[in-house]
Amino acid sequence: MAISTPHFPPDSDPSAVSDFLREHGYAIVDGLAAAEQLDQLDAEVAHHIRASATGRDIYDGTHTRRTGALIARSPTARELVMDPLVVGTVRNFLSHATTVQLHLTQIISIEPGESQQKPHRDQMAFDFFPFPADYHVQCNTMWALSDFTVENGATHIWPGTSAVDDADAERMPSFQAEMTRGSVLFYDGKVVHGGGANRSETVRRGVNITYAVGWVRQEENQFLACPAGLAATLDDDLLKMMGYQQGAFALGYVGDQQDPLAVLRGTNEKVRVVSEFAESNQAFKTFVEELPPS
Ligand SMILES: O=C(O)CCC(=O)C(=O)O
Ligand SMILES: [Fe+2]
Repeated sequence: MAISTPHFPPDSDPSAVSDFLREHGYAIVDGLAAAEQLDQLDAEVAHHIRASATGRDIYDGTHTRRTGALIARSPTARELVMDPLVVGTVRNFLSHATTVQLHLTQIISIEPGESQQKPHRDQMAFDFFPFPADYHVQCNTMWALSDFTVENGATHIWPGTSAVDDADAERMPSFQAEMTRGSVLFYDGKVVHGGGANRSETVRRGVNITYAVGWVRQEENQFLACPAGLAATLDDDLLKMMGYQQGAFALGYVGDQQDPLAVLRGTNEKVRVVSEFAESNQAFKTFVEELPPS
């Protein structure tokens, strides 16, 4: 069954994209990255892609190459990670959490002959923990580095499956997220989806950049994927997104409660005190308001 897929223009309001994502489990923004930016990215990662092995199993894809550590390997990927429309949408979508963070960076190259990936929900990475239906733990993007077509393996999405159980989801229709190079697909951590079969002669290439609430373990270890010496040259906003920040309440400090970014910069200040840090989370705020004055 065909499903109409409203595509958002690149100057969209992040809250509009986030609202659609919340309702349907996905959204597509067309033409967000410029062709020259993607040419640059291609040039930065080409030798890393060639050096990446194909997948370990049928789920990873035996004709699929996954190439990570994009913060370290590609200055242009850093721009995609911090794209204002993407970050705005992610912050809006995950605004129930005190902070958001980068979860993984990975170029997914589906080569000719690959079969369809098993449909899944990405939040299963968290040990299959049954998060409440209304608690979104992650917000994902897939930038089209090649065109995404039905023939070359555009991502399959089962719209509206974020809040339904697997048995019901199996009976719901899917579509393939066709989009042009430079467009970006958003999908949540609960929606059923999977990579497509590649029946074409060319590689389907996407840049999968995902984000999560600040209190979970990141899928890709950002502290080792990007060596500290290189991390020290990056700007604060990107570093905070990578996890060089207080994740929530007491998460992520170093040594004597020092802030991770301050430790990287060598200033060694302490993490922010609870009362300064509670604004974005109502339960956290209430807890602070109930503390006796110091
Ligand atoms: O490559 C794709 O289109 C989707 C891949 C995916 O969903 C995954 O590996 O988790
Ligand atoms: Fe997935």
